[in-house]
Amino acid sequence: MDYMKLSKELSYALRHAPWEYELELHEEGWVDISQLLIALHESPQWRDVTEKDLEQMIADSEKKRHEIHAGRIRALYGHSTPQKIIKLAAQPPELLYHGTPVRAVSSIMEHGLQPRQRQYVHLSADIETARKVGQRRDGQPAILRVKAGQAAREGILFYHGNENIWLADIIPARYIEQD
Ligand code: HQG
Repeated sequence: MDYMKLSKELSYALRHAPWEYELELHEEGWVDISQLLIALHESPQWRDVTEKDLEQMIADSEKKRHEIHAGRIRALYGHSTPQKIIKLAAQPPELLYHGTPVRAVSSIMEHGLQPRQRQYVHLSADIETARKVGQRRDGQPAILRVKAGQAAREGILFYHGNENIWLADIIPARYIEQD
C-alpha cells in the first residue's frame, strides 16, 4: 500500500474537506476511525485499508502529521476548514522560525505573519525545518526569526502542532526579525 498517497488523502480529508467523506470534525479535529474507514472503502484504491495501515502510515512518515488515540484520528496542523479547530495554548520556546519565499518577506515585515488559507500561522522549532517548509515554494527561502517568548509574554497565543511545528493565530511584525 502506498502510505504516502494515503497520508495525502487523509490530510485532504482531515485538514480541508471532511464533508467530501461525510465526516464531521470534532472541535479538536478528531474523527472516528470506523467512520473514516467506511468513507475510504468506497474508493477502489483504499478498499482494503485497515486501522493497522493508518498506524503504519503514521509510523513511516517523516513528518508527524496525524495522530491516533482511542479509536479516533486527527490531523495535528494545517487545517483550513471553516470551523477553527480548538487547540490548547502552550508555552513556546524563546525563538521560533518561519521559512517563506523571498518574495513574501516585505509583505510579512509590514503586515506580520497571517494564517492566509489556513486556520493558524505555522512556525518551525528549528531552522532546518523552516528551510524545508520554505523550500516548498522557493529554492532559497528566507528564514525569519520569531521572538516567540516575548510575544507570548505580551499576550500572543501559541499552540503545539508536533515536535517541530508550532501554531499561532497571528504574529505581529514587531516580533519578526530577518538576518
Ligand atoms: C505566507 C506544510 C505575504 C507564509 C509545511 C507562507 C508547514 C504571507 C504562506 C505547513 C504573509 C502560507 C504550513 C503576509 C504569511 N504576506 N505572505 N503578511 N503571512 N504569508 O502553506 O507555513 O507538509 O499556508 O510565509 O511543511 O508555508 O503539508 O503555510 O509562505 O508545516 O504537512 O503565506 O504545511 O506541512 O502558506 O506551511 P501555507 P506554511 P505538510
